[in-house]
Amino acid sequence: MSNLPQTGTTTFNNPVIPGFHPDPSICRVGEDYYLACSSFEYFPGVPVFHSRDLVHWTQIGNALDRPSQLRLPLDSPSSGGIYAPTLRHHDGRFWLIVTNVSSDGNMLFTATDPAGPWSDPVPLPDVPGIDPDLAWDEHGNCWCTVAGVGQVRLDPYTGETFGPYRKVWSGSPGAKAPEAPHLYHIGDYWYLMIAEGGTERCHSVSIARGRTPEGPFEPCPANPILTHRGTEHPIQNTGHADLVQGPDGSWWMVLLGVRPGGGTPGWHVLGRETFLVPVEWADGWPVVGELSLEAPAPPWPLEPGPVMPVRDDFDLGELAPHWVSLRHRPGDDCTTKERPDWLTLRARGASLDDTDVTFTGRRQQHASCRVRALVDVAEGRGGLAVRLDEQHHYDIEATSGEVRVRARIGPLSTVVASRPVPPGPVVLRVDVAAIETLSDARTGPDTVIMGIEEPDGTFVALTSLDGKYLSTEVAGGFTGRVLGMFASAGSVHFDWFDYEPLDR
Ligand code: 6LW
Repeated sequence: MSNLPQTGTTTFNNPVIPGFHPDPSICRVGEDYYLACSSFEYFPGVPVFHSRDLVHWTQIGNALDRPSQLRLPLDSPSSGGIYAPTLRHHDGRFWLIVTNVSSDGNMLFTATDPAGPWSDPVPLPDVPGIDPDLAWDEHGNCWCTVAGVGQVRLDPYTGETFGPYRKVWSGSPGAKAPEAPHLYHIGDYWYLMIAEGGTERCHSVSIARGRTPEGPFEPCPANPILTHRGTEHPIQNTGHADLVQGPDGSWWMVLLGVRPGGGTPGWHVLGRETFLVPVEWADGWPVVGELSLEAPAPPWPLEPGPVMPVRDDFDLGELAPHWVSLRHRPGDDCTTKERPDWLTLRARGASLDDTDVTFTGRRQQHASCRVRALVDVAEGRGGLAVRLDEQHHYDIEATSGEVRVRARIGPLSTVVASRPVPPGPVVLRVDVAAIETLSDARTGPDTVIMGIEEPDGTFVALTSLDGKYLSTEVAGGFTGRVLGMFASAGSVHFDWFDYEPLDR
C-alpha cells in the first residue's frame, strides 16, 4: 500500500478491510466515516475503523476494551462472544449496539469519540436475539430491529423497552436465516435491509420498504439485491450489509464476503472480510453496483492509505489496537512492562488447545505473508501460531534447546517436526504462501511453512503444511486466521514481531 496521496487513482482494491472483519456497520459524520465489526472470542472486542474516502481504513480502537464492557467466560466456545454490531451517530454522539452471545446478550454503548472511551454497557434484557439495529424516527423514538426479523421500541439511555416485540418481516419466501437488519429513513420510505440464505455460499442481501419504521414492509421485487450464490465470482458468501451516503449524495454499501482458494469446495482462510460497493437508486429501490476485487474508485480523491509497519518492537508501552488476545487480557499475562521493549506473555493454559491460553495475535490479512519473531524461552515455553480456533491451529514452539511444530486438526494433534537449537533467543518464522496453480481438485488454498532463522538469516524450514485445515470450510464458525504469539509454560519474551504482506 502506498503512502502517497492517491489522487487520480481510478480503481480501488476490495476488500477494503481485509482479514477477519465481518458484519461491518458504518456511519458518516461530516467528512468522516466510521465502521465497526464483530470480534467473537477475541479481546479487546469490536474493532473500530476510520476513513475519509471509504476505501482506506485505519483502526482507531476497539469499542469494548475493558472487562466491564466485555465478559467472555474463559470456557466459552470460539465463534461465540461478540456478534454483529450496529454503529450509528445520533444526537451528537456515537451509539453501538451489539450482542454478546456468551454472556450478556444485547448491550448498548455510547461514546463522543469513536476511538474511545466507550461507556459501560446499557443492558438490554428485553431485546431478544442477535444482530440488533438502532434507528430513530422524527419523533425521537428509537427502534431496535433484530434478526428474525422483529422489532421493539426502546429508551437507549436506560435499555427500557416499550410495547410488545413484533415480527416485522420474515424475509424472502423459502430463504433461511433472515438476519442483519438495518432500518433507514430515506426519502419518503423506511427501508429494512436484511441478509438471508445463511452466511455461507447462499448469503444474500434483500430489502423491503414501508411508510413507517414499524412497517408494513413491502419486499423489493428485485430481491435479492445482492448475492454471488451459484457463481464463479472470486468474492463469495456476500451479505450482511450496511448503507451509507457520501457527502456528495452518492450511496455505498459495505458488506461481508469471503475469498475462497484452492480446488473444490474452495477454502477461505482469512475469515469474512469487509467489501465496498456503490449503490444507485431506481424507482425508489437501491440497485447494487458491480462488486469486484478491483473496482472503479469513488468520485473523490483517495486519501493516503494507512501504512502498517512490518515490525512491532513493543516499545510503545501499550499494544496497538490490532493486537487481540483470547477472551481476556490480564495485564500481568501480556505486558511490555516486565522487560522494557519486549512483550512478555505469561502462560495460563498449557497449549493452544485450551480456551484460556495466553495468546496475542493479529488477523492474517493477506493471502501470502511472512511472520517472524525473536523469542526468548529461558523462563518458559512458547512461540508462534496460526490459529483458527482451539481445534485448528499450527504452532511452532520453542523450549530451551529445541523447536517443534505441532499441528492440531479436529481431534488429532501431533508433533510433525522438531529440531535442536542452541540455547538463547531464537527467530521463529511462518511463511504463508497462497497456491495459485491447482495440481488437482483437492489442492488447498495455501501452504503454511514453519521454521527458524539461523543467526545469518538463513531460513530453515521444519515443515510445510496444507492450509486448508485452518479454513472456515474445515473448522466451521465465523472467524478467520489470527497469527500470533503464545506462552504455554512460564514467561516467554518477544523482542519483536514482524508481519510482512507478500501478496503480488
Ligand atoms: C451474525 C449474522 C451473520 O450475527 O453471522 O453473516 C453472524 N451474518 O448476522 C455472526 O457474524
